[in-house]
Amino acid sequence: FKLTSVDEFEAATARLLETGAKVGADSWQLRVKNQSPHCKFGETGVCCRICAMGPCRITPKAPRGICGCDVHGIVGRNYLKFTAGGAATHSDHGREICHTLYLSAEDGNYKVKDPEKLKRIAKEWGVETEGKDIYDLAHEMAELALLEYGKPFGTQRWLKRAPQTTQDIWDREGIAPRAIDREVSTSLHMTHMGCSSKPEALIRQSLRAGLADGWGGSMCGTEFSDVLFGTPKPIDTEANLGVMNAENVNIIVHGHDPSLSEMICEYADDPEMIAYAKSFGAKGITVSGVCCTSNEVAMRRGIPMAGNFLQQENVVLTGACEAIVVDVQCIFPALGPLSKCFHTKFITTSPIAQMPDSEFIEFHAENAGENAKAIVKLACENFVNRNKDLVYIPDMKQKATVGYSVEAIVKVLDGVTNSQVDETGTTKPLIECITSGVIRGAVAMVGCNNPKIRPDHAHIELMKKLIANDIVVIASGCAAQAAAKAGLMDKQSKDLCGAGLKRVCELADIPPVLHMGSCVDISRMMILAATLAKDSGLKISQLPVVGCAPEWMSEKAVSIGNYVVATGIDTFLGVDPYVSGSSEVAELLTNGVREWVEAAYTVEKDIDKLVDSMIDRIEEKRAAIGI
Ligand code: NFS
Ligand code: SF4
Repeated sequence: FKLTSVDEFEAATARLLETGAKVGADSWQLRVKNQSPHCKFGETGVCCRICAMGPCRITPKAPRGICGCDVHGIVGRNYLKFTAGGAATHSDHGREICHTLYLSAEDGNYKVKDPEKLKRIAKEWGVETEGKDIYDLAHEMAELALLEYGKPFGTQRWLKRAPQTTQDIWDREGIAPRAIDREVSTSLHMTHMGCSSKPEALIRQSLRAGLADGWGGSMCGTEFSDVLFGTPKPIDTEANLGVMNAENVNIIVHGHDPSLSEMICEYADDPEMIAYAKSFGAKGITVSGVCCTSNEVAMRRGIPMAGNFLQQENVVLTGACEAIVVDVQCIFPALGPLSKCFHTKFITTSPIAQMPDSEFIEFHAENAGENAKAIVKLACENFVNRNKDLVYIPDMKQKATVGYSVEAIVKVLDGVTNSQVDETGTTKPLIECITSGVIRGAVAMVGCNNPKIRPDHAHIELMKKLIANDIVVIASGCAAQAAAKAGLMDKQSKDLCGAGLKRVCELADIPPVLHMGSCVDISRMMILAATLAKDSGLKISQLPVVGCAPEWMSEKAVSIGNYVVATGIDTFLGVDPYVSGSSEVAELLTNGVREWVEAAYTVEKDIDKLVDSMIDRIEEKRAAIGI
């Protein structure tokens, strides 16, 4: 067993870019050059263009905007706007899932695959389940969940899942999120010209809007996706571009909402469609994924992961992609012109993400079946249009075991229980491993790629060092795909662990880097942290657990960072969130918020220092609770 190195990833990319050059394709690598160096005002967060008296840029000679706003107000407002964008995005994804649940039916496109989970949530929300038809219950729960977005009074239902100590902190600090949409709107109200310019107020609202995401909209997305499509359990799959098959029709699903990708997978598996593919000379149909929708279908169906964020152009550059089907978020508009250089069909499906040079096939819960079928057919028909001379799929893939929902983690760890700990079905075996020191702690590795960081390099190097130090890694989003591509989700990678973690991997039969899903599924990590705290009697902030996003790029990632910090978990970033221009905002985020929520950010671009500071923080936390 051997990991695939980032050097090898890059060699494959270089080869694909040669194909790109032949057909006159543009690439992000070229566009990064055109955009460099980046604007310093933007990069430090000191540019304001929220009113038409501006734009105002703060410099030593011009320390205030025309309205008199200082740099701290401008940087703080920009940060809050960034957060609101992310919270809106995740939460709206969650809302779509609730609508899909509302339309689920015994004989419809979407069914309830995990009725037990639905009943569990219903009980949690005080909804009667006895004698109720499962679809009646699904519709009732969907409506209640949708009301969480606009409820006039009260705070989010899911907050009750947090330990009481955490809920008390949120109440004390005035950051318990109210209606999800209200927190987004309030944020945009606060950042309007002539509203808040006080850093404390802006950062406090950033935490609250983040919490509306993680403990509101994202949690709806995760929990009701499980109800609809099944709660993930360990399943084998593969990752990296080599999962595409030159002899088959290749369909790539890209984006975030499993409502689309699930349907495509369903139809691509249909014997009628496979026969159709064969009628055009293909041997079959291969569906693989990019970005978080790939994580969703990998976790539930074992659909292979072709790549993560900065590989999205690579899948087209293979020349073997018949269709790249996208829904929302993290989709490069570049795919339009790029697909025109090949035979590839670039199919957009959501009114929320419409792009030039794409074919738009609108996808609704009502027409999902027929449209998915139409898309699969289109891909099959397109097989004959391939230019065989351009086809090159890098022979590079790794095995991965994925599907570690909280439910699945609890189950596999029952296998590690020693004779003293006989409470199965809880996180106590994991706590036992941590308190005994067999595992030193856990790091939640999340987030994107960003050309500012050598792609995947930070993810992989950090994970290698963490597991070698007996720190278990829980990964989601594009970070998880980086791990899978490298081979860190192959169970054999246990040999790279320290002795303690290796033993746990053997006993529980798990890889040392656990795939927990998409970015919306970071709500799973919140539930895990909450459960660990409750089962151990500690506060979340006392657990030897930290979060890390070394290569993040999106607004969603900032929203996530805010709710992870606001939940009491120290968070380490490898890219600065455009706040370095304000000493006050930077101070608040890296230190000041600790007084409110018992956690804060660390921003560190040097990855060696970043990993060492995480390990130190975990050891400090252990020492503080005497383990
Ligand atoms: Ni998260 Fe997922 Fe990837 Fe980043 Fe984009 S796909 S939701 S934002 S780039 S991890
Ligand atoms: Fe300039 Fe103030 Fe308008 Fe911002 S709100 S653009 S700082 S005048």
